[in-house]
Amino acid sequence: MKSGFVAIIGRPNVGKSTLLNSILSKKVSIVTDKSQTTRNNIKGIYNNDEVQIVFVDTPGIHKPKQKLGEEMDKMAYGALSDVDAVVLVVDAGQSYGPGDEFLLEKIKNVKAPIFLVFNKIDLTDIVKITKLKEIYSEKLPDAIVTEIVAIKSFNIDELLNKIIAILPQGPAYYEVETYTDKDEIFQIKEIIREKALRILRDEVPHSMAVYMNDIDWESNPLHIQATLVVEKDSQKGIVIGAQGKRIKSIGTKARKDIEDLLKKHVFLELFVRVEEDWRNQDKHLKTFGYKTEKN
Ligand SMILES: Nc1nc2c(ncn2[C@@H]2O[C@H](COP(=O)(O)OP(=O)(O)OP(=O)(O)O)[C@@H](O)[C@H]2O)c(=O)[nH]1
Ligand SMILES: [Mg+2]
Repeated sequence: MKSGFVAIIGRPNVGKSTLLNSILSKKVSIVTDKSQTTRNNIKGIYNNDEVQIVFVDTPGIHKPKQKLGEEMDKMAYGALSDVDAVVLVVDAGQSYGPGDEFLLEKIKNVKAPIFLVFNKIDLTDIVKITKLKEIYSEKLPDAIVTEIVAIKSFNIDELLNKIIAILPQGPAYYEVETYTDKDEIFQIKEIIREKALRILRDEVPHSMAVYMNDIDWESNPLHIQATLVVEKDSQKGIVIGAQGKRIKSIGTKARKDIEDLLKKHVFLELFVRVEEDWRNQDKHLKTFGYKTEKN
């Protein structure tokens, strides 16, 4: 059999997590329309009779403004070592700019084969994509190019086949039933964060983390208590909303997905707490699981 490790990297919001979910036909990594949604390296394991591929979804690489951003970039760079291939996802609807240059500079020493994926080709036109391809053919002349629509699972098999072609013979690293390296608590927190991010706007999504207070595994319905952490009192008000409507809506949506995940009835209790400037404090980054000791 063939097997290997493949890092999925790119700028924020280009569709890396959507691509991973599409490859696995399963929701492993949360997706929102806000940039910097993914904050950790998340493994998603693809299996068929002849191959096992351990994909690693990563935070979008960007110029960091806070310590959180530095940690996120570090995780993404960390995913690049010891991989058999790198999938570099580019938003085909965006013109080439300084953010792309920044990313290419950071990955210039990568030795593994690069699969350059132009995603969101449903949102672009032939002129734009031709121009982008010309630019990238100069910057990454050896990259293997595929055009996809991750959200519609278009051309995913073609990409997979190209990756499999270069993978070495090797053992299965995970049991076939295992589809991610993340435990249920991580997944529950991510579901809550996804629902909150989808509802919230402006600066609130970037200022938010989810803390798990308690899960009573013996209870039925399963009693989960979690806290949405923000950086300012004004954000706390926004998250709660008039008559608590917004937090209620976040809770209802999250509960449904958590029930689907755990196949159990859930009673989800959400709290909101202010932790000023937590994104710049090591102590908080550690508590919320954003410090890069290991991935
Ligand atoms: N139209 C269109 N939208 C897409 C496609 N793929 C992803 N999206 C949307 O793009 C947005 C970002 O998708 P994500 O998968 O969260 O992007 P990401 O690269 O993981 O983003 P970060 O985690 O923030 O780095 C979401 O609103 C997706 O629904 C696509 O092929 N076409
Ligand atoms: Mg993501």
